[in-house]
Amino acid sequence: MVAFSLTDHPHRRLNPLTGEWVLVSPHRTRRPWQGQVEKLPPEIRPRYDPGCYLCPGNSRAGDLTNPPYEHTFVFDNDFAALMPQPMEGAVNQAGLLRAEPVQGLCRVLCFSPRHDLTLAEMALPDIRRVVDAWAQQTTELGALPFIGYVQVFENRGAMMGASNPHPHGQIWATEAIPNEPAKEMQQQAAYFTAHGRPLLLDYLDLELTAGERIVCANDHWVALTPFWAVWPFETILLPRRPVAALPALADAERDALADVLKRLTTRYDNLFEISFPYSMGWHQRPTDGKEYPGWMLHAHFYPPLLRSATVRKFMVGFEMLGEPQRDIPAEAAAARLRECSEVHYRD
Ligand code: H2U
Ligand code: ZN
Repeated sequence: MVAFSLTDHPHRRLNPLTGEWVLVSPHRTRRPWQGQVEKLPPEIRPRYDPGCYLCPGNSRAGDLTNPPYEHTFVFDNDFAALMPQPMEGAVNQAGLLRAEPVQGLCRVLCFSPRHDLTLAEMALPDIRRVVDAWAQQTTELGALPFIGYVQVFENRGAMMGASNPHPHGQIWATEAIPNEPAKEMQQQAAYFTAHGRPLLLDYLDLELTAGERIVCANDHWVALTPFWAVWPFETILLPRRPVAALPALADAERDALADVLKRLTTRYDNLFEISFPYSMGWHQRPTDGKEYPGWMLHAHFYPPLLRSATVRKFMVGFEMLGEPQRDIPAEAAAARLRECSEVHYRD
């Protein structure tokens, strides 16, 4: 019999936030790659692009024109996936062909008028404005009677399906709580009932003691690769106190959030010396007015890259049909990110 070790042998790790398992195969990192290699978008972009539908003063779909905005800019998505109008008519609420209408709103948030920047390269006061816009949108949309959940996110990079390199994110607000936060809601509620403390607060304590998965931190925030990470360089961003939603962040916590966002995204960019693609987003307490004891605000960063700027991870085969799998253990990924500088490679 071989003595089991988390660094050398195949094992499964449980994600307590979703209740789902991930297969970890640390011995597999040396396999050769003759598969798809990604094309990289050009690194140098103009400050202003006359053809960009997000730059100030430019036109968008439907004969709309962006104002000459100087900081952040929010607008209703011209191709929204959700609609605010209530709907009438028959729905199947039981049986095998269930459906229900859903009301909602989709917005686009431009982080900066500058076409050539990313969060990593923006100045701290400007990142703070993005934080304030996220909080403000959550308050505004969450107050609507038909909105039960506000999902704030950013798709960055063509590899993640972003349609435009201009720094921007999206906000989708829905009546129903979507699948991912719904799983987290149940897990956090069950943990709080059993232990009387938020799951993520106890988890953060464990991680601060262990240290090996921490990437960077400040007085109010900790960025780490979670023990159960699925994506190669996945991170979770946690507040040090159990705040439930973005609007509840105090002034100092918002400044500190801008700081940790810049540092984390700079480390990401420096890892392979490219503008690092990812999907990131916030999971915050639903806005339907119910009690959610134990819910703790956090952000997930899910970057697709695996071993270089051009080799990405594919979630296919066993991962689609069985469960997610990763090669490089979370601890090794955290160490790689810790080694990266917090001075951006383009500075
Ligand atoms: P992504 O890059 O993450 O796809 O976000 C850009 C969004 O901008 C996308 O959802 C919207 C698209 O629907 N959009 C407009 O609202 N107006 C336009 O003129 C072009 C794109
Ligand atoms: Zn632009």
